[in-house]
Amino acid sequence: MRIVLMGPPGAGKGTQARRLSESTGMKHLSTGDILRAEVAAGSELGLLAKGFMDRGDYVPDSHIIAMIQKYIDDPAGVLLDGFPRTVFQAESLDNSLNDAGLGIDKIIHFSVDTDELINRLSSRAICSKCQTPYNLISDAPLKEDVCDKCGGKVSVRDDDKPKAIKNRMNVYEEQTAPVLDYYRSRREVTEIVATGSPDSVFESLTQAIRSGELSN
Ligand code: B4P
Repeated sequence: MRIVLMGPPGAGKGTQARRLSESTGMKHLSTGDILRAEVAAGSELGLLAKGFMDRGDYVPDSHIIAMIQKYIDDPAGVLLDGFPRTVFQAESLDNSLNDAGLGIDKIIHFSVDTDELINRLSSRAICSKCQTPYNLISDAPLKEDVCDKCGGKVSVRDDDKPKAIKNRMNVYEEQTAPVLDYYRSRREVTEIVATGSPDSVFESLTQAIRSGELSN
């Protein structure tokens, strides 16, 4: 099974994908997490991606598409979090899946109003070593700035600073909102209002998947 989770920056795609992956065993494929790991490792892709990410811009399609190819047919099933983000990425995904005789089983769109998105992103922090995510308001590390899991430094991502957040919202409207139109014109997209607590959003998500109302 392949499920695409869509929504603006901070909508909770990563939060929900991690939970769903834990409860189902499906592979959580987060392009943001993969890119951050490349940046931390100082790889060629990481060095290229860092500038785009820190500004809140998208990393060029060709790099992203090459990066995810090897994961899309994982037999455990795949939760796509943060991909596709452009119409070109969506078309490439459709082509790759068609070639492999596979398809997308469910597309879920999380909606959250802009003020709430900005609040969430401004309070998000991450461990620079193991990438464990924190929220400085609702889920802060036990010791300030220190990761509970590995002792690494916890800090606010450069792309969660106000100027980059503003740019990310604009980039989302310009480049990712059209992906929703692309999918809506081809198959069913299920809407989840993701303004409640992480628990209540997870309940809506699992209910929607269980009910089969998302099947294409
Ligand atoms: P991502 O890492 O994908 O991140 P995101 O969209 O910012 O966040 P997400 O929606 O997952 O929110 P989260 O659960 O963390 O992208 C980062 C960058 O990578 C992009 O800007 C781009 O540069 C690059 N990139 C990634 N994919 C790419 C692609 N395909 N093409 C090109 N470039 C790409 O939640 C946010 C915060 O809200 C957290 O603090 C969380 O604790 C909190 N939260 C979550 N749910 C909540 C709830 N229900 N209530 C209250 N708080 C909640």
